Amino acid sequence: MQDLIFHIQKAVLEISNALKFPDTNYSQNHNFTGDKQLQFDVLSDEIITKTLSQCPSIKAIISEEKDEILTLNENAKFIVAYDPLDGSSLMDVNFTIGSIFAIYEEKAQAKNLKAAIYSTYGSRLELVICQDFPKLYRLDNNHNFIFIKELIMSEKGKINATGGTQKFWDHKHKAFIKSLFNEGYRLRYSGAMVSDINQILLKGGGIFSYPATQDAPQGKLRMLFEVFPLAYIIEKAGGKTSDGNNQSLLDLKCDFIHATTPCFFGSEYEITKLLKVYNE
Ligand code: AHM
Ligand code: MG
Repeated sequence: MQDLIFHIQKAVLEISNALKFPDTNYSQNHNFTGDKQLQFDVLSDEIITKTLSQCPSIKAIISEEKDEILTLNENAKFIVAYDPLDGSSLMDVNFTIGSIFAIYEEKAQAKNLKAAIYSTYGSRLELVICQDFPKLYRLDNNHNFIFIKELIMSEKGKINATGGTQKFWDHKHKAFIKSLFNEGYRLRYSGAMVSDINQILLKGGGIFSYPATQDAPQGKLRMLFEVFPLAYIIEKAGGKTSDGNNQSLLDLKCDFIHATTPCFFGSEYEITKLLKVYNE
């Protein structure tokens, strides 16, 4: 596992350096989910593929930007699923975006998660690495990732980050969001899930939601490389997750590699409140 984490660190460092002088144009292609790919989505995917291909403990990789699983070492045990550049549609406005990695043993299912990692490419390069507990690392000027602190969620936060087209929210989600604002929650939503969840985790609480909507009844966010790894990190930090139906996101089964799900990540208080409003 340490060797695998080392290769992920190498890949995010290369992406972070490339982001200093990026090509912000679109390519001519779309990925499996129908998003138009930026040249930089493709480059980030190539950097990660090249770097992880040098790691003998990885059996296969699954990328948001590839249609199929890519087998690397048939007899190895880890499968790495990743979103090479989450929030890439915000590259043009220079917002913080990141890469997300899920490390599964033998099968790409939430119950087989062994670790989850994400990077944030902001004014600093930071990495959250979670095996037993999420730990924050920051790149220093000698190009080493320095441990900063363990991340722990408090029981209740103040931040409300919710996605999806509002006119397509159903009445339950509208009621839930309204009740949070009535309680004094503040809106914080950038449009890069990795950054929005990072904010909730570092501030110690709050809720991020991407609900089922009329135009996207299964939500938008992808289980294997976005939802499961970030749910793993939030739950290991003492937070809670749900798909809106009482389930921890980590109880869900994934039927195909690009499957999506409605998803909610937060502190204990907000997820308990969500389930109350959603089940009324
Ligand atoms: P991406 O991986 O192509 O960047 O798409 C995922 C992103 C998430 O980071 C974010 O939460 C969501 O899409 C934003 O979608 P919306 O603009 O519908 O709120
Ligand atoms: Mg993404």
